[in-house]
Amino acid sequence: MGFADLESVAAAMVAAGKGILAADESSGTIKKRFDKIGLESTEEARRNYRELLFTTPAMAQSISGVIFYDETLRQKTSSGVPFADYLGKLGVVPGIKVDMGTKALAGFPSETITEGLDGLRERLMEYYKLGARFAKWRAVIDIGAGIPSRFAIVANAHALARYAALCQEQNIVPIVEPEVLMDGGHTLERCEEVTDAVLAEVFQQLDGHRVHLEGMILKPNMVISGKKCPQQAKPEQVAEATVRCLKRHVPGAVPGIAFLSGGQSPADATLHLSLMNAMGKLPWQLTFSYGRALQDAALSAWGGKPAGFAAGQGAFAKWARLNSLARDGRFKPGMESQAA
Ligand code: 5MM
Repeated sequence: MGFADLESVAAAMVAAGKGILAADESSGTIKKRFDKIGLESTEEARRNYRELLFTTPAMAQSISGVIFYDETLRQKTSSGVPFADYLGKLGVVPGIKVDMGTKALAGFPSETITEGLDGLRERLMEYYKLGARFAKWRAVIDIGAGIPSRFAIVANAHALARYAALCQEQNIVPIVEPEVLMDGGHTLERCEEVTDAVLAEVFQQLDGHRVHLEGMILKPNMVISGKKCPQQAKPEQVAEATVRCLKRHVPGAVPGIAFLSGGQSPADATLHLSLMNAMGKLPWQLTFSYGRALQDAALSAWGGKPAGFAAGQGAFAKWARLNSLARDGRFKPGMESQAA
């Protein structure tokens, strides 16, 4: 097996004007999202919601790939077509979250390690048969008093690289997601310092594990002020710091970088991406792999009710389209209130 398939799938995932829908909320996370609209999280409610997203008219014009959770990859549309086949026919690449979540890192209070390497090779083989052509693994780095430790950064980067190498062995494109959380009271400068250290270690580990950079996608956080920081950096500062940090660490061989939204408002996440893409020629495609920033409005408009189905699809289509504009720097503040 060569690298041609990996490279062509990775290129399709970051195609011009498009980005990735992260719909891989685990059962615990989707329950939290449904709690907000007062909806019980049953298997059928989850299937119904994912059908709303995936069957949104014209979604394939802005969405290149969808990240599924295990349960969703095994589910079907109401007319009986497996979701992965349905999307594949539209030219949307199906992907799968393969990490098993974060656990406390023993000996390092308040820090976590992402688990899921045991049996991963076999799970990837099955996911490939079910139609997945890319995978995702999320490592979480928190910023706080005395953290992150160097050890937590190295342990998480090592696991990310082991995962990425296994994916490529099974002809699956790895999305490598080291997320530096924006939950704290830290400044943009502190976020940049930590993101610098994390990306430096991640690419060192990827190199050590012989990961083929042309056949992977990076899914990082943006360099941004912590949510509780009294001095919130301006959108232009976020865009500049993020690109500066990525240029230091991400080799041009990586075809694309697809950001997580991380708790930013949909408008902020879209504007930041647009400003970065307006900065001129960059070595990689810069796109989105948003969960909340693409779905929050859709969830509220739907409200878990059949009568809200079309409104939910409209809200998802709107944010997908606005982010498609951000792919080449054409999203401007306020556009969201004019867009249908
Ligand atoms: C960071 O979360 C990822 C991107 O979503 P946002 O744009 O909302 O930040 C997302 O893919 C996340 O990894 C999945 O929703 C799975 O999360 P859980 O917590 O269910 O493992």
